Amino acid sequence: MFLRKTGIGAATAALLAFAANPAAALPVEWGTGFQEAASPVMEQIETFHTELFWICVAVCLFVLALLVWIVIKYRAGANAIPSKVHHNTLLEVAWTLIPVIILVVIAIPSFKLLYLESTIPPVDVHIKAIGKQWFWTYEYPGSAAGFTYDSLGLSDADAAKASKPRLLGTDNPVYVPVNKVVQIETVGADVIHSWAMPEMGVKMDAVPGRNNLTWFKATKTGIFYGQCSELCGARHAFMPIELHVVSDAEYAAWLAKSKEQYAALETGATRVASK
Ligand SMILES: [Cu+2]
Repeated sequence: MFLRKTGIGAATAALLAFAANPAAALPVEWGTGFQEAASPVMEQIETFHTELFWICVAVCLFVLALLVWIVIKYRAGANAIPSKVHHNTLLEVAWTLIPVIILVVIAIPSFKLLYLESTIPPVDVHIKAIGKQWFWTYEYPGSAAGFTYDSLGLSDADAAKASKPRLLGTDNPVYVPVNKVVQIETVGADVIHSWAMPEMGVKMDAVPGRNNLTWFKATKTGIFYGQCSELCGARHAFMPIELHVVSDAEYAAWLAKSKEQYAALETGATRVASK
């Protein structure tokens, strides 16, 4: 999608950049499945999704077969005098029990997954994501970090220049170390936003006056993209999330650099979105 808009030159540059970094995870044209899972939770979501899909297929095929059979066998032409039979205890027990069993079969992995998502393991990195109209502010608290900065979506021209995907690249990405439990605390500064990162299986509303917690553990390094996923006003589509998953050493270097770079932005300092 974005390639078409950025022109041939930029598209080639972007393609080359992504080819050089095969770990960059992006939506693809005509893609119908999930983006590749990069966290244990997302792997479980995909597995559960596939299980549900085949259960749905089986139920649909069974109902279709019954319908076809009834339409043919009990059509008016073959049944001049319609049957008046009603009530069949065995049938009624079966069509109550079988759906109950199917629901229980679905409920067990569903609750397991909910439990996995909502139980945050011991946290390695805590990041606060504050949704604002229309950008994200990130806070890295703690003695090792202790800074805050704004992350704005790039204009089409800036994205092309930086070889970043249109409407997904940001000026200041989020950095996290690989194979570490990252806790994201979301809050809204004005209206409800939502911090969503498909490859990590994370989507958490950022609600004013309420601090929500979610987590992910990235299993591979690379660049991942997400978007605000709660309709938050006119520029809702222009507050993307760019996540860089890096090695421990690269993360430590980024922390040290950012501590100096963002020192001036300590409190209350915000930049105006430019287009
Ligand atoms: Cu938003």
